Amino acid sequence: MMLPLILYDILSKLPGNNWSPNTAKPRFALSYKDLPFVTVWVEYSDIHSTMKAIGAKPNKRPDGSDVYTVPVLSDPNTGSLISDSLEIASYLEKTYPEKPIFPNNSEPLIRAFDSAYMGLIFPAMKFIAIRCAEVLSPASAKFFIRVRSADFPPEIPWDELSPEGPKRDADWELLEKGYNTAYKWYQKSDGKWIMGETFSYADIIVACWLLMLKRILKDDEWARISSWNGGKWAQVLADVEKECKLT
Ligand SMILES: N[C@@H](CCC(=O)N[C@@H](CS)C(=O)NCC(=O)O)C(=O)O
Repeated sequence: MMLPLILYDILSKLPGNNWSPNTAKPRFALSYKDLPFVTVWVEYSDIHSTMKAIGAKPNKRPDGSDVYTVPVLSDPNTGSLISDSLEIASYLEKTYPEKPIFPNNSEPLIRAFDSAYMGLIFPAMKFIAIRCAEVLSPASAKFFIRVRSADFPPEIPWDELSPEGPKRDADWELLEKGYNTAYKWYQKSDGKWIMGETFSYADIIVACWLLMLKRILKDDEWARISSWNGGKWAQVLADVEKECKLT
């Protein structure tokens, strides 16, 4: 009998916890593939010590130094312990090929898509990071603010990253610009998914960032995103959640 896989995800103050796009990706993939799994919820400030203690492989920071991150997936059926959302997707596809998430040998292209889509959202990350910190416990928020501040050099005080006013407006414009580009990508598809009628991990990637925005933003802010491109983004999220049996 198959044993449940174990997914390490991040705690939050939100009902049901989940908010992180990177940990949502394996959750969607596991559910799409009908694989049994349980979630271990970790405080953001404890990711380093907990992942190190279980023997997970660290990821690399842009400067080459080690950083322990989640998601991490443990598979008691094979004894595998995998770090990084893309590596987890790759592992799941190789180990459990039924219900493919990289159909038609699309893994190389979807790996490139992962970076390209992230590149559309990253310019607006200052505003997004502020909202992420707000859903964490006080200790984790403090840790998150310290580590994430280093992502936005030169170091700007957290309160000045994206205060309401011209800076916040500029971040909104960048986010909308990013989604306008993603909309153009979808317009080249002749089906509801990125690969036409074929569902893939690319759709999971798009949905998981949208899920994060829906979870961390204020209601009126998510409503604003939902109004873009004829309601495309709330629809994509709902479609992918349904396809992955997460609604
Ligand atoms: N490329 C990695 C990124 C994972 C990542 O950055 N995870 C964040 C949470 S969303 C983390 O664990 N950060 C720990 C830290 O910054 O100390 C993936 O896709 O899994």
